[in-house]
Amino acid sequence: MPDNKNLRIDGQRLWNSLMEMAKIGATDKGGCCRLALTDLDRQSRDLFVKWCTQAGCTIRIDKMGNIFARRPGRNNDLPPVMTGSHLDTQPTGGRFDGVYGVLSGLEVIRSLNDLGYETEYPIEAVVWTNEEGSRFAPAMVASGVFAGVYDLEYGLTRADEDGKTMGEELERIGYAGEDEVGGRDVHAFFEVHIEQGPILEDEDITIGVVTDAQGQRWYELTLTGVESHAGPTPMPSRKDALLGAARVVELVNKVGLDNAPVACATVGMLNVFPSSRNVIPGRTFVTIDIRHPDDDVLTVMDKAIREGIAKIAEGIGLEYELQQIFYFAPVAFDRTCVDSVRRGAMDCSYSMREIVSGAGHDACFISQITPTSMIFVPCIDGISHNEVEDARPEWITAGCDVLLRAVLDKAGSVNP
Ligand code: HGY
Ligand code: MN
Ligand code: MN
Repeated sequence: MPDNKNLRIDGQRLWNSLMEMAKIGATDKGGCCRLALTDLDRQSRDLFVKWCTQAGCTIRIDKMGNIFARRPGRNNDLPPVMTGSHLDTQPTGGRFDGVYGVLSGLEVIRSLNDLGYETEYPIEAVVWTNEEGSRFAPAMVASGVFAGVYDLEYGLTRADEDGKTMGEELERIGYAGEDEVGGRDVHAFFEVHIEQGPILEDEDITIGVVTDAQGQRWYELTLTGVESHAGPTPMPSRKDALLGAARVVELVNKVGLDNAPVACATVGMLNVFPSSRNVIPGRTFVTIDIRHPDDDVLTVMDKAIREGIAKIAEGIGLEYELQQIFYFAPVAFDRTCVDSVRRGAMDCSYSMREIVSGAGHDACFISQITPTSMIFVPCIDGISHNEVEDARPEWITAGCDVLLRAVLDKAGSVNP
């Protein structure tokens, strides 16, 4: 780690880049909607590639559309130190989720250029495709393919609600790269991100030294009853799929509360068919998202969900199909990388505390193939996945200052 106490990034330049990027997909409420592989995602990618090229990087794109902007090191036979995140957003996304980590990687490269630093290892700023899992489920697909969690075929065939696949959309927007996905050495990976929760701001702490990330399971549930007339159909004989979905929403919430204080359980999507006001719904589609930092508890929650749904379906006389579409076990990040982040925060004299990530991130999958850790900064009122998502410029600067030092800690600087 360099001992130069003044080793800092240009916070104003980073903030300006974030605000410039936020214009792409800007929403009326001040957020961003750039769903994966839409034309807006393409525009954000093009802007990132332009800025990285201006910063002297070479650009490589792999078959999942992951973008790697490379700054050479003194020894380019060595595997790169990577840092990055995602540019795709939620439908009601904000200006910082993901994009902050992507543009911080660029800012680290820009700052190293300004400082005239040469590193031993090459550095790559990375954009991972489709982290959110909103348009194409599940989440973190492309970092998952890079880490070998999924095969390429699985990744390219994920389809949106209209049946368009990731492979087709990558071709359409011109980001179906030639490089194989993964299968190459990476020296270390760091991801800086807003916390997306209230802890750091509540405790007035600037840097979250992320030690772990909670595990997740995602499910898709289809409940099938019988459409029938809302008038003449007697209540006891109904097979009402929406009633079933309503009870599943209650069940999921109860499973979360029963495993308090850290368990999370959410129904995010509920589609009703035929969705006509005087037809008893014959079919409903429900998504379920459960999370916990302890894999055993996640298993207990899984069992409670499965048993509860079976009971609800039987009680109403519904058929159902429940499919788990996403799972990763709780992640313990690499302790040497966690220490690099801790030292970086200490050298910059930022307040810090250890923290477990409630959200999933590409770092969760990349940690399976290389030493990895994350840096959190607070966000206003802990709100994210919401157009009002916001952060203070000094927090944004602080997280990237620490990232610069953590990256240098692993990339080695050959400057005196
Ligand atoms: O769902 C998550 O935790 C992340 O935002 N993809
Ligand atoms: Mn994110
Ligand atoms: Mn997100």
